[in-house]
Amino acid sequence: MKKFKNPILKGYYPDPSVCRVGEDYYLVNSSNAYFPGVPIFYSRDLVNWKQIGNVLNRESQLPLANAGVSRGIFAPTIRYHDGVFYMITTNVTSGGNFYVTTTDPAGEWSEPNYIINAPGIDPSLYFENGKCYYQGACEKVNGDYVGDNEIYLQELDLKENRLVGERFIIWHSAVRDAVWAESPHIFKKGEYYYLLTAEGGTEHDHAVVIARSRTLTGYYEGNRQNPILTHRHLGKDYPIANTGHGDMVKTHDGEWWMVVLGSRPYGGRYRNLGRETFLVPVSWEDEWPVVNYGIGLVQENERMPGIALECVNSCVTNDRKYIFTEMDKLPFEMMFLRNPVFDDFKLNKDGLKINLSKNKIIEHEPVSFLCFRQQHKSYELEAKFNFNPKDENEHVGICLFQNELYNYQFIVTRKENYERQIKLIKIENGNHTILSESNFPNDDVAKEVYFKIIAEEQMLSFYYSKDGEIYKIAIKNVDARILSTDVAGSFVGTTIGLYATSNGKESKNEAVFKNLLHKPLIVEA
Ligand code: 6LW
Repeated sequence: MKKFKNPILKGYYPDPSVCRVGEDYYLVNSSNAYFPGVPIFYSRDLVNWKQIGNVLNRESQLPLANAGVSRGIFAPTIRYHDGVFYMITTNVTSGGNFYVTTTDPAGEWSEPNYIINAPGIDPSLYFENGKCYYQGACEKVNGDYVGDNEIYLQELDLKENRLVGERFIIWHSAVRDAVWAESPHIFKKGEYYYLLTAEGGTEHDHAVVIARSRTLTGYYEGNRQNPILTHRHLGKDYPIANTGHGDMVKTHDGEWWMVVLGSRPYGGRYRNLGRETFLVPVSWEDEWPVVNYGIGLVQENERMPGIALECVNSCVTNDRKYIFTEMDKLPFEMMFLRNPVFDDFKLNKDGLKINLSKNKIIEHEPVSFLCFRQQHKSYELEAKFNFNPKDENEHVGICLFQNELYNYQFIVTRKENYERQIKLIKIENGNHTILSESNFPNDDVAKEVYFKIIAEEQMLSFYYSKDGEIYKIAIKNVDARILSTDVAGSFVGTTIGLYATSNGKESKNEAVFKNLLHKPLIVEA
């Protein structure tokens, strides 16, 4: 039997939501303080996904000033009704719950419609009889413990952008005293309204549970087989962890599938890749969903959907070849941290020119940082760039970034007797340590610098070269575990990016990146 490989979206693609329009499938993820936000993917078979844009690609839709990397955009929901696509989410940094609409999901989306009286996070929408119903998750007023959440339902007036009528508290949790009931999604099947939610928190205890009711406003009866999906009982060394936060879709050939987040720890219990998107089959028994009948788990190698096309997972990005001298616009998967100063980034025939920002990546300010998500446990990265540092404050190079307190900065700077010096700086819990310093030959500062980083699971090695042929070792076997959410905390995953800073001093200097090449290494088991 042909199989596909999970995750269907590798790397930091958390909180997936999916919808179907005819034979077309659309999927969105949360994106926290990265800009543009809410990546949107298109598929014809739930397995092969292609990014067709980012829903929030204007600052007016996505204000992220002063946001720490894990703030900003939390879980989104995508729904289609009456010719219009809706994406609803929460900007926990600015404005709260809002939705945007479009008739072309690959095109521009509307300005944000903030919902003024919707508490909590994880909004979802359900349409019926010409009305729109909002579902949300919020902490109970006077709850008994931290994470004592409730799920509520209320009509959403799409003209006034406010919740109207009675607010129904429709769910607490399946397991008694469970924390963080969230990620509600209502759908109708047969004579029942089904309420799919997550609980246990988005870490190891994460789970998917379901309830049903004959009326939209409840009473919602919990499924006695809850949780319908969790990996929390498998032990902390199981290779797919913290499965939860799911959304379900019925395919155009009648099968049911669930997209759900999960993580792949490696090198021990370390999740550098963050929370990724997985796909798992769902069948029905006694009018209750059964996830992966007889197996009950998310699997790395999973049977194909009946609608799957032959080229399985071909759209899962592996190699990345950014030849900036040949590009006229940045690819959808590249992201800035918070709202960027767009004038500091210019693509032309010379390459990608980046002005040095005086702001540092350890702060919550606009920074000169342009990245993509780490998607593989082991990879090789090469970068070629021009940079002639004026003083030791000016740093340009590659940053491996989990959050502001945990990252590696492999950079070129200036040292008194040398035009250029290469440093590897570790930021661990906000503390700076210079792990290596290499004097770069003086001969011609106009010449490019070549960087190479090799990640073999939790071991990073850093190299540099004058010609891209002969590389010198800057440092080998550096511990990557500080880039895991287990060490660093946070809701995101490691990103790999170009970084240019003058560390607090004004600078008129710039760097020009010629290319950035990335490929997964087969070290991955
Ligand atoms: C999201 C919540 C969660 O809103 O993490 O996975 C939050 N669970 O449902 C942020 O990603």
